[in-house]
Amino acid sequence: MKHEQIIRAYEVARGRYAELGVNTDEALQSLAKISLSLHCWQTDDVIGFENPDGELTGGIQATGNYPGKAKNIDQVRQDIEKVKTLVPGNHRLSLHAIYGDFKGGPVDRNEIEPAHFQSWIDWAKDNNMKLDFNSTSFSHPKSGDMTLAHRDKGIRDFWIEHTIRSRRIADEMGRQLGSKACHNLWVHDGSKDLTVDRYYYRSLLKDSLDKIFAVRLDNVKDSVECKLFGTGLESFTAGSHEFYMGYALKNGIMATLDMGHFHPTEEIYDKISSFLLFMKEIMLHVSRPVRWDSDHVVILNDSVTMLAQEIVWANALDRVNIGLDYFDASINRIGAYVIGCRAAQKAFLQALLSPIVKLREYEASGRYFQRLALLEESKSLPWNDVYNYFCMTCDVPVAEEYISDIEHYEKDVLLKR
Ligand code: RNT
Ligand code: ZN
Repeated sequence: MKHEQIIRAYEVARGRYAELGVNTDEALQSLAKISLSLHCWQTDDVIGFENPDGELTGGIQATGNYPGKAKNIDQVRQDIEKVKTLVPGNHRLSLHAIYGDFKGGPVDRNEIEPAHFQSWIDWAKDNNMKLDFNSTSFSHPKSGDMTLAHRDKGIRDFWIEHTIRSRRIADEMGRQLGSKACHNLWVHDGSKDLTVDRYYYRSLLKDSLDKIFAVRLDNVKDSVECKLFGTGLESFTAGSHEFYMGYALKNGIMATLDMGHFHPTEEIYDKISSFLLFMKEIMLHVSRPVRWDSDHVVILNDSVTMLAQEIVWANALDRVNIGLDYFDASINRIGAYVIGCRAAQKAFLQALLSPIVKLREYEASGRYFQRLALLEESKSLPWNDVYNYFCMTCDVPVAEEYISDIEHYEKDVLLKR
């Protein structure tokens, strides 16, 4: 698209929004401040650098074998740098513990140290990014069906040690980069078939968590992520929603809401206001479950738009840490990032542009037809012209222009791997 055309469309959009009492310039200023935490694991289908031939276990799965996946640390960085040129704004990178700079040496999970992530911290500085971190309990000989809730103390201790080390690494990232790192803890612990000891496993998990969180770290924002079930672990998950909700509230830490971790028709947008009344901050895993927690690429759908509305309408942008979490191995992986990041940004922009003052007036005076009508009309207001203008001012491709850019990258870089 030509610059003049983008600017002209933006000006028309600005006028149209002004009629509804919405200031598009302010909305864009707010959008520019929203950092998404890019999940490093879309680059390589959640394999990491411990063992390039390793398998993904723990009830999660990446399906597809599209060519060009990242095979080493340089390629992961190269891909993230490419994504940065295609998504407007400043974003964070979320690393898993299996993505350390192990330099080919075997480093077991209970041996990882900040030193293994120093080159990431340096890279982040060079690329003006902040980092977040995740302990990794899956894809390991000791992970099986249970880790922190395992009945064997030796196995539990191994994972406790791993997770304590992961938090320390996050702390170092936060300290050096001057921005607290979110540390997200998700474990798959569960059972394929009926278990008769739910209370026992959950009490073991609670005890492990108490050991892990015994020391507060100044540069970490801790979060725990619940799940309904994983594949192969359908009958029981120790870290359920109620379990972690209780744990997080009692211990003053965050909970992570992953869009795919609830009952199939359950949506997370309605949980935001309840969480925010009792928790200082929360964390999101923006994803797109299809039938199960399938981690499809995020698109602009009702689940994401309503989620963004809840956050913006609760005036809580600074209390919500927005991570992405999906891993689609069936399409170009850089494209997967760009589609998902842009979809999330568009949802937030739409929310920032919604005529909320008018909508609340209608609601307060019981004019519900009018409220619904304006909600419907808002969907087709020219928000996309505002987004295009944002991309142009951020010097990234506008609208579908990024497709050819990614095609070139595929041809010149990805297919040569
Ligand atoms: C799994 C959780 C978890 C992982 C990542 C890789 O169901 O969503 O967040 O997807 O940590
Ligand atoms: Zn998740």
